[in-house]
Amino acid sequence: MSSMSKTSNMSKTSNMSKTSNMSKTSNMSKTSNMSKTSNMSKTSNMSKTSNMSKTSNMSKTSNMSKTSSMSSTSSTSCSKSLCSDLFEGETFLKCEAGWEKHGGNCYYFSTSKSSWINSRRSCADHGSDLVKIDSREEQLFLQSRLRGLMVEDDDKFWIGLTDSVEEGRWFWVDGSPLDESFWSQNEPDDWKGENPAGEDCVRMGERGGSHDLTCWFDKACNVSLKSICEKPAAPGRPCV
Ligand SMILES: [Ca+2]
Ligand SMILES: [Ca+2]
Ligand SMILES: [Ca+2]
Repeated sequence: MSSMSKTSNMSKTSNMSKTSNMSKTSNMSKTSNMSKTSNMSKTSNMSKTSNMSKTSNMSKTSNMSKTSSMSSTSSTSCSKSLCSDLFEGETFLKCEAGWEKHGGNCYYFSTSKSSWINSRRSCADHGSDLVKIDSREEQLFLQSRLRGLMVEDDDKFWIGLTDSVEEGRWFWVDGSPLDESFWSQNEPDDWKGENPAGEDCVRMGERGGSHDLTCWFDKACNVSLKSICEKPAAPGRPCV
């Protein structure tokens, strides 16, 4: 707890916010010293700079509450250092536990298997929908994530794309038509060997990777598969 004593004494030094040392906060915020000092959490911006050790009279441990007033004087430093993983532009965006943030959206990779429509309902239960792939960048993100989640070649994931209204006309779950696509070779083929209704829903994933990110397959909608939900990340409060 030596760092505690160091930092607490720092709180007594008046011009903390002016010291350039304050800007070195990012590494320090992850140090174990931080986790030991739960009461310091409000003043965590104070507790990390190694250069604080230059301050004399470090031996005394003092009242932590004295540091709290310091935190308010340097809240900007606090936000950027402690919440940098949440910092996006000028807004703080958060995902719930179990969801993964990427590009301002939250993704849930469901490992329980169900039909396309029931997978979609499960997403809706969590305020989301099956994923809509808006860009090559999003496709790249998803494909690379799935490679680590697929336990076998056929272990693919439902996405929010269907031609169930009119054969061959593909729409996303938000009603927008398909623009850029990443069909695997010879897909979609509306194969009727598995279900006479053909294949009107889309699954994705290629365990071993795929050429140019092409790993979409149309599939009979009643088949039970894993799925990917997506929703916008929610604005959060910085550094609380
Ligand atoms: Ca999307
Ligand atoms: Ca079809
Ligand atoms: Ca197919």
